[in-house]
Amino acid sequence: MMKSFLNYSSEVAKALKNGKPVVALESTIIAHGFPYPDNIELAHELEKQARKAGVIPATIAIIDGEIKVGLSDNELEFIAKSKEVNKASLRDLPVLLAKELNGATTVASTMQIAYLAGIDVFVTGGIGGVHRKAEETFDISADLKALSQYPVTVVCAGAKSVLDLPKTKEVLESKGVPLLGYQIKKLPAFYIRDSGLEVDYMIENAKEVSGIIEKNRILENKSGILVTVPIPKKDELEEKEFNKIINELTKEVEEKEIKGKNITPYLLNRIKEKTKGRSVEANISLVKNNLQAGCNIAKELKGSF
Ligand code: PSU
Ligand code: MN
Repeated sequence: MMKSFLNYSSEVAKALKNGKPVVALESTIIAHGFPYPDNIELAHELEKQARKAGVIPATIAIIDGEIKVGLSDNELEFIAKSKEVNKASLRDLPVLLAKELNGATTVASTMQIAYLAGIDVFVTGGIGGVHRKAEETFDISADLKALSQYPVTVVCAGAKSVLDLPKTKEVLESKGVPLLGYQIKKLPAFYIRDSGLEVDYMIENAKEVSGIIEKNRILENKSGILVTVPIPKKDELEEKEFNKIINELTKEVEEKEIKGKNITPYLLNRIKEKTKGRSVEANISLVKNNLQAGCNIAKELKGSF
């Protein structure tokens, strides 16, 4: 059953074999989403939180051309620290494997690997989507493509308003991806609880999500499911201030001609500077909050409550 070209940690292999709940975690968030040592601390905290909730964490990355499903402490440290770790989305995976290079997996490639590994639930911070001005730049994250073709449930805090959220919603609809709000009707916008847009459906609890996942499977849908969870109120950024920052940065990215896969890491870093670090705290808070929901969904799916 278990694919031999995937390198499972013994903890993850055992959990999958025994039908225990597992959640996938991405590594771009570690390598490029947070500065060192915040990133390694967060990576450890997330793994600890999952285990405490009775769920085995499977952090996914590419090391020396091998697909790792579950990382050792040394491997986590390497991803967090090394400058030789490429941001690896769908188009990068075959090349990194063949060239035996290192890669931090994005939402898209983590979904692909989670699917291959038989992991149904994947927790992250925010997904990529349709960028502002995409009608000129064509910049649409491969995360949306992955959501359309791997039946994995992604738990996130929505997408940042650096993206064009109405267009992102339209693409999700075209690709047949259910957009669910976890105990909320409004689509969260990462640092902000309410983007002003609505989700397709509000769901009350993990049990309801697990029911939807089962129906998605019965229907033989190839697409994933997007569960959005709002950031806890106490850690939300101030909306007006944040919108001002986004507008400034949208111009800045254009002027400096930051393009392609560098845009997201560039923006994250500039937002951190402009919010004097508060965005990092908010980001940590929302990921942990997403993980709580993701663990509950994974447990419901395995009937292990
Ligand atoms: N959004 C965040 N933090 C992140 C990312 C997105 O708030 O770290 C990362 C995720 O790994 C996501 C990727 O999959 O950026 C999207 O990049 P791109 O737009 O280049 O596909
Ligand atoms: Mn892009």
